[in-house]
Amino acid sequence: MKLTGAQILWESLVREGVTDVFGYPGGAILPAYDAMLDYPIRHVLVRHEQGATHMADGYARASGRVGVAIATSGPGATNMVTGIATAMLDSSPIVCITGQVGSRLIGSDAFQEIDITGITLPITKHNYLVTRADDVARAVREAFVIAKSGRPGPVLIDITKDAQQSSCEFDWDAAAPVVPGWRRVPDATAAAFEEAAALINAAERPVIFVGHGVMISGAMEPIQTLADRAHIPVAMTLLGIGGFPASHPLNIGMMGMHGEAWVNLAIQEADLLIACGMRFDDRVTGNLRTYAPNAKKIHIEIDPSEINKNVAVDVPLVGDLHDVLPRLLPLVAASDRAAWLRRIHDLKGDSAVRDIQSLPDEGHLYAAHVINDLWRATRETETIVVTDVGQHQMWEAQYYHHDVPRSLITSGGLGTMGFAVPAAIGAKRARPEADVWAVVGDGGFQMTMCELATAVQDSIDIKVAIINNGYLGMVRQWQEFFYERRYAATPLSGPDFVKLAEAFGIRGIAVSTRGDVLPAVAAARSHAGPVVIDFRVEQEDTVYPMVPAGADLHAMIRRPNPIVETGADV
Ligand SMILES: Cc1cc2nc3c(=O)[nH]c(=O)nc-3n(C[C@H](O)[C@H](O)[C@H](O)COP(=O)(O)OP(=O)(O)OC[C@H]3O[C@@H](n4cnc5c(N)ncnc54)[C@H](O)[C@@H]3O)c2cc1C
Ligand SMILES: Cc1ncc(C[n+]2csc(CCOP(=O)(O)OP(=O)(O)O)c2C)c(N)n1
Ligand SMILES: [Mg+2]
Repeated sequence: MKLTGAQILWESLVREGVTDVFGYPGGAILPAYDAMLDYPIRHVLVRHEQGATHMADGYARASGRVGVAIATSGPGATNMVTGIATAMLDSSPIVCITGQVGSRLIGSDAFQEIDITGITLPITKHNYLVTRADDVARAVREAFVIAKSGRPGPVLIDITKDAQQSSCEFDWDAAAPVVPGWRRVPDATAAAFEEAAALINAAERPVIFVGHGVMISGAMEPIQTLADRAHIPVAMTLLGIGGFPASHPLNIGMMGMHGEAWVNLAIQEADLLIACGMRFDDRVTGNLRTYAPNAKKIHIEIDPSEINKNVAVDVPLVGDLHDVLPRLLPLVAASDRAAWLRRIHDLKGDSAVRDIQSLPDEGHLYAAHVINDLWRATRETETIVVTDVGQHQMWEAQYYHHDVPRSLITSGGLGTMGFAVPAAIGAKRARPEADVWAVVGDGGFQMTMCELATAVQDSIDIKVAIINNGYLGMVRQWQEFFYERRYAATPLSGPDFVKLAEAFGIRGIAVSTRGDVLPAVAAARSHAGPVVIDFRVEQEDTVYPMVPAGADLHAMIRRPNPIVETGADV
């Protein structure tokens, strides 16, 4: 069968199971767009190519499937860079397709020519420059293998205009992927499993770490079996939230810079860390020299380059958690670890950061209240929360209690402002049956709010909760603590968000008192179509606790009195 390169592109994507793509056209990708109309593809027209990449990313994180974004050459391609880097840092499988100038023009500074494979080399797992129609199918097939295998990540395929236009024989089988560098990573030795089990069985104060890899691998069940059998408390990274139910009695909460104080203190007292699918980010460890000084470390991780990268470990178990845990479990003895669990309970009593019910109401609206009420209102239904980056992101992690995997989607590693609204659109496309909420700061919202028009044009029903504090709040907080409250370039104005929503043709609601939070959430949920709620919260509220960058994990800045501190907020 003779097809053009453009037709082969869509034929291959459809065979890979792709139904939705997010993109924006232009000259160098026009042949592909023209061919698209003949294939069963739902195309979402974005307003900025960064949005397309975040949508593909949100789609991937919500579903576990590969997300696809498409753009033209030059500025279309460079607009994708931030989204590709975001996916890279958080191990999210996306495939980005870009048009390129004709192959004979490459290197001539042709109109909208840019070396996008060069630019994205360090922020993709792999990328391709395809200059012949014959190479399109193989590139697509390999890109999908690479994006989702092992440690997932982004792959870019740059296709010249002539490769899209010329024809060749289409042979799917002959284009079988050849990925010589890739193999299933070797399983750890039997001796390593024995060693790990011996450490677990001997430990008096162990903590299990649940990271993003737990959800990527789908290893929630064996993790729970491990925790239940050996009564080991479980702490999560930001991206691990949802990997172990928040309501499980052994779940002690998030670790790290804005983690729970008792979790960080427990880590410093622990005699064993069992780290599962997490990479000891600096937001997690604080000062490495004083990190978990008494603890042996077991690291279960699919990417060998993560072993001993930041934290020296005693027993690495390299492999997919899904394969490793079932081999480890039979060697782990039952234990009640009552003394250690009591100790953590005491730490919680002494050192809990907050009782949001005790925050003085006095007409103030606190972001913590908003998030906690949002959780109360949505906890019984299948809900995905997609956050942006900043204070509201941390409050979400602290006050919205996630019981199921893939119910929190957030940019952790790159910390990309502007992520939430487009990623929420992608998540809704992937899981239309779920309610999808974007929780976003007034700063990040203004970075990609143009995508509200995308949601309207393609009838994508997302709800947007703007946590509007009139500041680039997280940066203001750093200025408050470390720059003597000199608020350089952090006070932030914005448009009237209700009127803005209405201008986009969607419903807008403003909320400035606690009593109005639940009714507004209920109104948004019962409204068919996108809604924006402008939550006008306290302007100079602060996220506690905070481990200053590079400080010891136990050296947290705590909430000053007079607010009563207990852990009860449910
Ligand atoms: C403002 C801000 C504040 C932050 N504060 C905190 C904080 O207080 N606490 C916190 O935890 N984070 C915080 N973060 C996020 C932090 O920067 C990191 O993104 C996060 O800690 C990374 O979590 P992770 O290691 O679980 O996930 P990832 O970075 O996604 O790493 C996942 C790991 O799992 C491995 N993996 C993937 N698949 C598998 C598999 N099948 N089997 C085994 N392993 C697998 C990968 O190779 C990788 O090493 C903050 C971010 C921002 C923007
Ligand atoms: C693209 C980008 N630029 C700058 C930053 C640095 N930064 C991190 S948090 C933050 C403030 C975010 O403000 P806002 O969106 O209003 O959220 P808030 O912290 O107030 O909840 C900034 C500027 C970033 N993370 N991403
Ligand atoms: Mg703000």
